[in-house]
Amino acid sequence: MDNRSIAQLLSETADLLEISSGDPFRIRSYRRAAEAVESTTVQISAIAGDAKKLQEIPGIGKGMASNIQDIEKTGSLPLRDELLQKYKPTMLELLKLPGMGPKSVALFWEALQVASVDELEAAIAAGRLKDLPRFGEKQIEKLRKGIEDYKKNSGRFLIDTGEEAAEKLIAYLREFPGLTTIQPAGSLRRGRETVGDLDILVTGPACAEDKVQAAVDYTAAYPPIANLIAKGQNKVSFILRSGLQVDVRLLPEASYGAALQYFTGSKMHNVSIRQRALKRGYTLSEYALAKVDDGSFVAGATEEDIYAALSLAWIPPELRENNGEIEAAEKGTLPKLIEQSDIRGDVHMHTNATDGRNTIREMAEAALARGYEYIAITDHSKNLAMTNGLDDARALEHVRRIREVDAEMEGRIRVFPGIEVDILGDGEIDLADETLAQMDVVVASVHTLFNQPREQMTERVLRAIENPYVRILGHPTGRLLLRREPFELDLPTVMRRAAELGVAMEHNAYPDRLDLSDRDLRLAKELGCKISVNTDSHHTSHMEKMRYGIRQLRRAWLTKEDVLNTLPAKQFLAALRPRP
Ligand code: DGT
Ligand code: CA
Ligand code: CA
Ligand code: ZN
Repeated sequence: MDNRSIAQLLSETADLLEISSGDPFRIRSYRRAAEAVESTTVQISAIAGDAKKLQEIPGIGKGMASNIQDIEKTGSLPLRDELLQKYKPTMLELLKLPGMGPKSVALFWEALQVASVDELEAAIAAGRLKDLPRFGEKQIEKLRKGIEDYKKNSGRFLIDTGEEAAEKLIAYLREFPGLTTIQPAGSLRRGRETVGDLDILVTGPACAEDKVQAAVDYTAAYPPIANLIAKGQNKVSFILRSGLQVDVRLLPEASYGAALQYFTGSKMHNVSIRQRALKRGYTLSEYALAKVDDGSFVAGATEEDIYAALSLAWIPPELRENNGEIEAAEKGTLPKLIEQSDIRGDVHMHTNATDGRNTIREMAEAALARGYEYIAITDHSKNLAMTNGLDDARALEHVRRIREVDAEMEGRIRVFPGIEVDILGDGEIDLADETLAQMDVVVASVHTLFNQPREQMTERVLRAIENPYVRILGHPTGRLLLRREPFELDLPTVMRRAAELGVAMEHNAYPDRLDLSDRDLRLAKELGCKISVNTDSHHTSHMEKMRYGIRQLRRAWLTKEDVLNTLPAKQFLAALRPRP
């Protein structure tokens, strides 16, 4: 089992204990262990046999080590199973609603026998919450809205969850001889910010019609399958433990390109492509591009063949949303999309001075190992007290240390002093201008008071970027994918002003943000904004999240030239908003 799954079991146990008003000390020890497992770089399953080694991980004591061993052995935890007998598994789902904690879950259960999202929705509709202490009109409305948002999002997964699941399955399928090409299609291949299910396409000699049965059987025996839904002639569908559904299709080599084109989608792109085919006297299906009159084969082995037969350049999957890509492919004006390898630096990241896990030096070494030419260290400022945010004095001291590390790196990589300052409720910045003047990179972000009305929030952000030291607007809409909607903001107005001032808009590449969205990024480019793509890493391992951001930039039709941190260090600094 991977670390994340183990951490999830531990934290669910803590939730259930809390619902049952368990011993706070015990609850905390499960939470701490979950965090420890989540954040350690040690692969737990590799050392699970050795209780001593497990206990070397800070946050894991003797009892927890034995719990982890139970998890590895049985896939679950006796205490969790016991609590789930007493309560209901759907209660864990209730906890995913915004503002919902174990105390409320316990209250709903005791007072109303409500144990699931559906039951809660019904109870609200029937007016049954009104009699509860602590629940006023406003709170009930908030819950109702939360349920609505949850239902809209439920059944979707973050892109990194989808990609990690796909990578593991692909590694498993590679073990089977004669499967030469294994590739995700669908929304994951298009790089959408969330995925509904995985569509994995497989081909190779082992997929020939008379042989494919063995490969189908092997696919259906994938150990992490929680529920096998269907096993057909060349298709296997199943649900993983995470709840993610996967459709695997095993296809003969001659029609692989047609299937890849079809199952990559999007639906609207496919509709337009099929119409184009019909106009030319062809039909396009998941099996082939064929002539309408006699059904003879035109193309199907590769996507390139199919697009070429329709007089189109091959279209990168990220663009296949029926947003003008077919016209551009026809005219030969498709953009040369930005690539991961174009990125030369990452300029939004945190260290253990605030809520990050690593030192400045460790972040620099990790960035160097990735081949970057520069980073900026941008820890939090004092308004975010819970992160141990820096006040002016500490921020200046931190700059001094960043410069020291920059010198220690002897030019192998540049480490720029920076900060992520808070935009206060009225648009003020929470540190002094003289402090900001010492920084190369000042990212300003909204981290509090998300519920301001649109006009107030717009004024607030506009005022913040008028501060002459602010150079990048961090995660501009504050959304958390599948968890929190963007705050109300007149984004075009903010972007227009940012373009005038030279303030760059961030695309925050962390997979639960991906903020600005692909659509807003395209608008940012149209309005002439500078754009910077940053991971907001809180750990050296987070730097690899850059790739999810790149996918979104590509979906926004952006090229290398549109993105500041594709520039070499000196030019990057020069391209930022000039110092006052
Ligand atoms: P998702 O799973 O909701 O994140 O989004 P997709 O795009 O992966 O959608 P999915 O899994 O339902 O189907 C995968 C692809 O298969 C889809 O992008 C296009 C193709 N496809 C599925 N159903 C249809 C259909 O009825 N018509 C057409 N033209 N294509 C379809
Ligand atoms: Ca899909
Ligand atoms: Ca599907
Ligand atoms: Zn932030």
